Amino acid sequence: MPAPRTVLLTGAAGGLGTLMRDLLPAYGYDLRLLDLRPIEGEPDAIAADLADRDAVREAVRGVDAIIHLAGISLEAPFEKILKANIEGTYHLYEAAREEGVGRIVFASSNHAVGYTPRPRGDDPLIPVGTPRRPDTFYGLSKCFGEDLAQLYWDRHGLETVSVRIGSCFPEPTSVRMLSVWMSPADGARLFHAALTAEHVGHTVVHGSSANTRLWWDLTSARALGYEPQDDSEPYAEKLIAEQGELQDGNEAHAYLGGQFVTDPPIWPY
Ligand code: NAI
Ligand code: 15L
Repeated sequence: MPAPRTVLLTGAAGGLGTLMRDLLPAYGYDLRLLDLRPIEGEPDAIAADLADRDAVREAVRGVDAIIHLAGISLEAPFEKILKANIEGTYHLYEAAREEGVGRIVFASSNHAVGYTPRPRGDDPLIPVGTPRRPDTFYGLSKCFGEDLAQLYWDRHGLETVSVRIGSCFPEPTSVRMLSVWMSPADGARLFHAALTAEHVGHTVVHGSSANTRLWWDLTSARALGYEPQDDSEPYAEKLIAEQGELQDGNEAHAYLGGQFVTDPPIWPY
């Protein structure tokens, strides 16, 4: 497909949205911004709730593609997750179908498969086809999003790349993150690859940098043309000195989802 130009960025006020607002224009994208919250310095940003079907439809009208980041990004009561992440994502897909948008890049999460044991020693990397094992209602909503994407590809020909993001922050802040960190610059590289690769249908990829301590397989991401440039290893010595190595007997260290399996951070609702 030709490189999309106008891209709707939902969740543009959030942490990842803010990083991508800085990085994606250099790839030639004209970003249309949407969030519940106003965005400082962005008077043209659309302030809308994904619950508002008419507003969502208007927001997608005329765009070439969508990067869908909006939603609750941590654990929350099921009713809140249902509204923002499940119904909200459904509204976005319906709007995209109705308006003929060809492709969505969906911010899925490692927490869709958070109960997958982390590889140790010579264990193979976690494949992208690993069975779903959500660690929270939040992770469950990401499973829904991936399945919705599959349905809209099979039934309507709307393409999606579901990116199971590890941890995308300016720097890794925990020993676990050394294995799943995606630098913001690599995040932009991966989103660009997901927007421009040909014939993706519905493709699920892992979203991380080329970390020395990588836990999962990046083959499907690389097949889109993604070439990660960063590695968390320069942060390892300091983080391990502060926090120690991951412990075998610690349940929060046993799984891909880390702390989410025991004591998930709660969205401040
Ligand atoms: P964030 O919580 O900082 O940003 C989410 C944004 O979505 C917020 O600005 C919020 O106002 C907006 N939002 C929430 N509900 C909405 C609704 N009903 N309608 C419109 N906007 C709404 O989260 P962050 O870190 O920026 O993550 C972005 C996306 O990437 C989320 O979907 C998250 O689940 C996913 N993700 C992020 C990871 C990371 O490391 N940052 C890792 C894995 C997945
Ligand atoms: C996520 O899915 C969250 O949205 C993000 O805030 C981080 O907690 C990340 O996963 C992670 O696993 O580090």
